[in-house]
Amino acid sequence: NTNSTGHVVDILCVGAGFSGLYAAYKAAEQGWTFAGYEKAPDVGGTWFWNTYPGARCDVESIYYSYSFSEELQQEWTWSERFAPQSEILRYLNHVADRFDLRRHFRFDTTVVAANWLADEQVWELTLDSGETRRGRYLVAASGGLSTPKDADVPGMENFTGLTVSTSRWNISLDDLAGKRVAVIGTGSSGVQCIPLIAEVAEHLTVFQRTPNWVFPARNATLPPETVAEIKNRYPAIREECRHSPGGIPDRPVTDRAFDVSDEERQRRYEEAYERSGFLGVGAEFADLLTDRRANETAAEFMRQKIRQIVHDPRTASLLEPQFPLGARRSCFGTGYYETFNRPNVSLVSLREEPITTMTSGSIVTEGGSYDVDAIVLAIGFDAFTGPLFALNVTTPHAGTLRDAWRDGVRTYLGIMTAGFPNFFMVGGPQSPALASNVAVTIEQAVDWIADLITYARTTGREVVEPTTQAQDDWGNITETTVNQTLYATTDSWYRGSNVDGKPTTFLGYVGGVGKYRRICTEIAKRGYPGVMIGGQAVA
Ligand code: NA7
Repeated sequence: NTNSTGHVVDILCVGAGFSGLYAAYKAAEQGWTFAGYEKAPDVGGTWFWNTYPGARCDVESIYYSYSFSEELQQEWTWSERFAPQSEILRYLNHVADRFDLRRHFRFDTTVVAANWLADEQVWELTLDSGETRRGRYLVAASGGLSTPKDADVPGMENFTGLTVSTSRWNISLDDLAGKRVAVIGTGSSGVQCIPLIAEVAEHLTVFQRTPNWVFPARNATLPPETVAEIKNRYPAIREECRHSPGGIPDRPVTDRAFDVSDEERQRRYEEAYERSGFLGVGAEFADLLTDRRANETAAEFMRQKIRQIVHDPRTASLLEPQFPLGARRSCFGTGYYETFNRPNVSLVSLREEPITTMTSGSIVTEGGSYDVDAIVLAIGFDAFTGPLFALNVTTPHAGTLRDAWRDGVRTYLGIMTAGFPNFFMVGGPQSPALASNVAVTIEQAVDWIADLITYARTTGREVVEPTTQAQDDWGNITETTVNQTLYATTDSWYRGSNVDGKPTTFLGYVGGVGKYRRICTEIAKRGYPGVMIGGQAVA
């Protein structure tokens, strides 16, 4: 795009991943001018960067995809239950080509600042080239898990071997062949790459801080009959997703863990374990995420599985999580626990022996020293706020977003924030993005934003900003909702507690995708209470 300095486009957008591509599509559909900027050389967002071995989505591919075009969902065929990174990236490239969206973006371009010019009522972006670009509305489609966490492991600077991070993977698995490899981190990324690295490494040492619940992914190729059946019913399936709790077709349960006998409970867990997915063991009874005693029955079932799979009792016990099942992001693995039975794999618990430093060729803990040739960092992200703060979003009235959120995130619906007019987040903090199929929330947010802009413009105005009251109310709703669940009891990136100094506010709305949609739709219907609509529309 070639908008010159001074020219004002309708929509400025940061990011060309799932969110940015749909925002570009929507803008084109509305006849709005759109200028998107993307740090990476191409589309894909998280699926562009996270190319580590084993990377795949753990929401089923048939749901983790766009629903806005019936033609698209008919012509695209997913090959596996859980698509690998490469296939999702191919899909996003297909979408970009199919709807001619690439031309709306400038790639290899980082937005370094975003300033609201109050007199002109426009956003001005500063690009890393030093150029500026102006637009009426600014859409942060910059992702929730896109800013890698700093390598906060002591002594990293001393290590002279190969270092690679899962979120910026730039080597091939072969580069680790025959090497002594360390993986630090056992979240979803670590869990996915560990079994594959174990197959090629001479020795793999896994450095684990908090063991996570790892369910068998049960990935499989999608048989043509299944694909055909889904395509037949796709519109209905999508509708089900939109109104579901998790953005995937629901499997409602009403009975509680202690409503049934011990044997019956065990039988149900076994079935759920075979089914796996987000509606597996952790969703088998209605009270598993709200009642600790109920949760403990599911947790103990899973600990038993771990003990059955892992031969060495000490390793098994180190792998057993102690926090409530489902209270942090669950992981889905393929042969994860089995990997610890390999003779070339060992586990170090950083709870027992924290890392104190590194040398040029070893990781030193309080318990010993481990010689390694390569370190794989799978330490996660500065979730949600990291990518937003990196934009240096600033208004004369509110200052920077970082300042405005010094004591924690504050949003209206996870989409807007007081003091920042005409600024929108897609899949933002305090939206359902965190604990659901984010593809559903992305489409919903973009549609809602487009409706709001259209509404404001039809009333002859252009500037929209939430009231602090509406924002406080939404903050209370997200907090009250999460406090009814066991999510509130456990530290994780969900709460910002994985990053030193980050305020711990819960970063999502966990009342369900369907309920959230109803709330947003109702607000739109009522003419956007909670949003101040002002300023004169520009012809
Ligand atoms: P996660 O889930 O944040 O996992 C990061 C892992 O790295 C986790 O086990 C952390 O332990 C560990 N970690 C982080 N910092 C350190 C340091 N300094 N030393 C040792 N270990 C550390 O990130 P992922 O990339 O795996 O997954 C992110 C999301 O992507 C995932 O939830 C899905 O939604 C997709 P901790 O738990 O903090 O003790």
